[in-house]
Amino acid sequence: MTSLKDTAPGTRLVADPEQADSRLRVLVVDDDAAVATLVARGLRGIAGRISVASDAHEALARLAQEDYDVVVSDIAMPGMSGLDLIRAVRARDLDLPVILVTGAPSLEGAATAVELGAFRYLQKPIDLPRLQHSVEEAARLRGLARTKGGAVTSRERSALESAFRRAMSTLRVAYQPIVAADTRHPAGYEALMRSGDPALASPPAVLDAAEKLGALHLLGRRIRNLVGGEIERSRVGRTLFVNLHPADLADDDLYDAASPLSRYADQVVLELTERSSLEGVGDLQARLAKLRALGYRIAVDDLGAGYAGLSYFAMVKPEIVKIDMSLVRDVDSDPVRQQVVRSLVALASGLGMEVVAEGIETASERDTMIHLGCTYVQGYALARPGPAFPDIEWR
Ligand code: G
Ligand code: MN
Repeated sequence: MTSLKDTAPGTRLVADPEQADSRLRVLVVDDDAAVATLVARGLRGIAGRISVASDAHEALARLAQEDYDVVVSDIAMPGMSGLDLIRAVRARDLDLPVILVTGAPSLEGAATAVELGAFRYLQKPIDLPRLQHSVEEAARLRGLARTKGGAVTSRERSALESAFRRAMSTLRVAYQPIVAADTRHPAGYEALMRSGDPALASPPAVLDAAEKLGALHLLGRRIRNLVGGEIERSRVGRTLFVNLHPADLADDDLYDAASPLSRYADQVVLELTERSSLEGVGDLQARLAKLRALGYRIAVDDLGAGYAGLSYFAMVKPEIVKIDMSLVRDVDSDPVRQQVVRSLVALASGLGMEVVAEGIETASERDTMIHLGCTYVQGYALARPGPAFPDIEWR
């Protein structure tokens, strides 16, 4: 049993992954903490992530930070009502289904709810099975709305499957140098997936297709095996940085000491992006410990771009952090970015972590990031990603 504190406003529940759809994210909004707790508990069996907001303003702040599939909101709340919340949601995201719950049903409220496109209008006391059913239905609708033009019909699915097969058969890895600021020589290389299929040309498109087809593990293994094979072939003595999708953490192959990559684990840094959540990953600490026992080091990628913020530091305790290119861009002329980078570097180096600045496009960005304390630099200004292993230019 979990304690009541688990559903205090602002906290999250992780559902039983056996039963719940781990991808389903629900935001519960109610000023009455007892009701919010009841609703959140009732949804635990079907949703992977449930957040609670105690008023509409907090709900909007959360929606601005994170993606949700369904909102379940009270109507009568002090300040901003549930109806006002839908209005504000509609102003941003037309697809997001909102289920309204009311203690004092009125014809007028119902009419307004319908007019605003509320998905359902339920009355208190809440009938939990009915609520669960509504959330599941809303999530299905959300799935369809999101994949419009994507993998919805079986014909579209089979087109996506052929494109993905082609992407897999043309998949290569490009390598981009990560350069030590002191020696001005590559200390390592980041392995970056490249597809030769025009329908799935960009890495995010390949990842998206893999996700829709349930093939993320297949894709992750392929990339890791290609990198392991390259280390074996080239006998490169430098560190290889390999990106992981959170789903890879659930793949047994990642922990296989005999896999092509694991054999070289002590020269590999696994990058976990701060852009996606690790909330749904069960046993995260044990999994990270296993990887470290194999010899891998862990980096937090895209720091400063994600929504997980600094809680990621505490969860992952990375050996290395990579500052996102959004903080690097124009850093040389932007005192605010400089201050943010300075703080991140102080935090990371205070915890004994090394700092890589990624996405460096000019010599001036490079020099500024080094001046601010980054010990490694990566980006087009030094070298584009290319066949194993590109030379760098420093001028
Ligand atoms: O999320 P991650 O940091 O792993 O993304 C790396 C991506 O950024 C790769 O696709 C790579 O090609 C790209 N990249 C690498 N260096 C630069 C750069 O200097 N500028 C830009 N815009 N992109 C870069
Ligand atoms: Mn990366």
